Amino acid sequence: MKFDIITIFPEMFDGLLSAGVIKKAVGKGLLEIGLHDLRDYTTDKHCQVDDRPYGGLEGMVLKPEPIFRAVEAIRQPEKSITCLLTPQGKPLNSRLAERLAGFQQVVLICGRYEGVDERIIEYLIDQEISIGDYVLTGGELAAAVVVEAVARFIPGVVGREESVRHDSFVSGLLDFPQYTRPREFRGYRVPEVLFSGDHKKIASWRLKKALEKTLARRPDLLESRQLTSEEEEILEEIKSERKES
Ligand code: 6GU
Repeated sequence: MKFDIITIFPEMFDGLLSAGVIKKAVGKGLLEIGLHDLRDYTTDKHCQVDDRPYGGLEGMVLKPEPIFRAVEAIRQPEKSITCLLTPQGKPLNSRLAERLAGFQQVVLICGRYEGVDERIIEYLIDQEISIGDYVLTGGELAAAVVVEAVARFIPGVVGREESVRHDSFVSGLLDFPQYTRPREFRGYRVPEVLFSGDHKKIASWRLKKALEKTLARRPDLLESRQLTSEEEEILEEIKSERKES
């Protein structure tokens, strides 16, 4: 699949492309990332991408012409979705990331915090996306976050498919704690159950820990999820333990 990113700061994506899982995925041909400088799609001699808002107010608004020209030049006819990164958008979650991974092309337009001309949103954009309830000066970091989150759902990008399925938010629960060597570090010990060799017991301990953490930090995740009977049982156990202590 291909991301085409339209931005006034293409150099902000150097970091994303120069290391780690994304670099490897591009190298393997699983993922393509096209960077497009919005100024290349202007027609005036000052390469102007923004202008003052009608009706007055502070700040500048991204003009429609360069963005329409860029998208019309870049967008492919099939299986393509055009997204705008904006704090007004739909909050990114793993369901949205997985849906985007199903497209052949995802065009990401990096907004500026003062806004974009509404006609862009109305007539060009399929999906507005936000990465959380805080304001960034531009959509560039948010676009990089979208690329990372979506890439994990492209087969072959993450080493083991298993690890994606077990990820928090894919499973719908927060992660259970992990430990590695040494068995004892400065007197702090790894939980005994992990050495038992009893895989069923270990799985059920991990599920209990994941449920405990989710209940304490993100009870909203439990409400939006159909629990299995084993999960229900463990959850009752946790709740009765809480009452006792
Ligand atoms: Cl997508 N853009 C900007 N500018 N700020 C944000 C955001 C996006 N998501 C959260 N804050």
